[in-house]
Amino acid sequence: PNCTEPLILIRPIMRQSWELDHESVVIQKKLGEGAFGEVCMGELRLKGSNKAGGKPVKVAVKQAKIGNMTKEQIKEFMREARIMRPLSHPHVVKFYGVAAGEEPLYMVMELASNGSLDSYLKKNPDLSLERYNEMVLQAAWGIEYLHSLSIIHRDIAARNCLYGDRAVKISDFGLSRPGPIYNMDPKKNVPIRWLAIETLTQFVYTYKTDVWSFGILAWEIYSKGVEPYPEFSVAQVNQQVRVGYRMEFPPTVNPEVAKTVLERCWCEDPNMRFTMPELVQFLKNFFGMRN
Ligand code: ACK
Repeated sequence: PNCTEPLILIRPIMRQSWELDHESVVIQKKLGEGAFGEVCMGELRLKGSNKAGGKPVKVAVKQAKIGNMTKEQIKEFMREARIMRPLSHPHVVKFYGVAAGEEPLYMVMELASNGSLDSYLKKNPDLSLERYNEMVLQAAWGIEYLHSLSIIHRDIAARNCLYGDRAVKISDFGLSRPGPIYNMDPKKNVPIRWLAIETLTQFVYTYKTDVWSFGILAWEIYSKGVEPYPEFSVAQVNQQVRVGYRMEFPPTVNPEVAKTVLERCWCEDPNMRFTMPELVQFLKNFFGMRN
């Protein structure tokens, strides 16, 4: 080596690990329509992954055409990516990164083999009670993890969960916010059937409003994907929940589980509700599952 040459260190500008190139993502088949564009199945080929003996990873890719989006929607897309970046849990959908160098933007995440939980429940109405119990506990684990990172999900519902290989994954973080309290814009469209009483009356979101929605999710799971309060219109739900109406669980559900959701997820006073760790503890003891 010629030591008289000046030493020039050319250091590439460090890219964040979640910044992906479009070339590293191969789009394969359409899975459905997302909020901002198609959601497709695909493969993620990371540079150097061959050397490391790694294979391409099967992924789901949410696409978004900036040209078709409002400023607020672009913000929501990027906010969802930012919230998902640090998440790593068996019951929360894994985030691989965003490719933002070209249109459409890609948000790359873990592929859940069975798609959304609500469609899986509707398509498979003959699951055993143990399977439903397992799903309920898995969802509780995922939400408990989010709360441990001070994230309020704000849109817990079966349509926003995915089902992988016998594993529920909490997904759709578009409405998620750092906790502990978030005030809703009363003009926005909101999923009334999943909302806690204080969200209906005071437009407020807390960890305890996620706990209420978790109770609704548990009801959806045990009811095989039926929409909550099937006998009511949205306006009726809004009115009936305020005056104390609560749903009944199907008779197959263990009465103690139904009672716990009723009294510890759907009680009017949020302070009387369980926290997610308390719910996980109860369900784990009850179903006799470890982990
Ligand atoms: O019920 P599905 O088949 O599951 O239809 C919807 C569609 O894309 C639009 O959201 C599916 N989908 C979304 N994200 C994923 C994912 N990470 N893995 C598998 N399917 C997904 C969803």
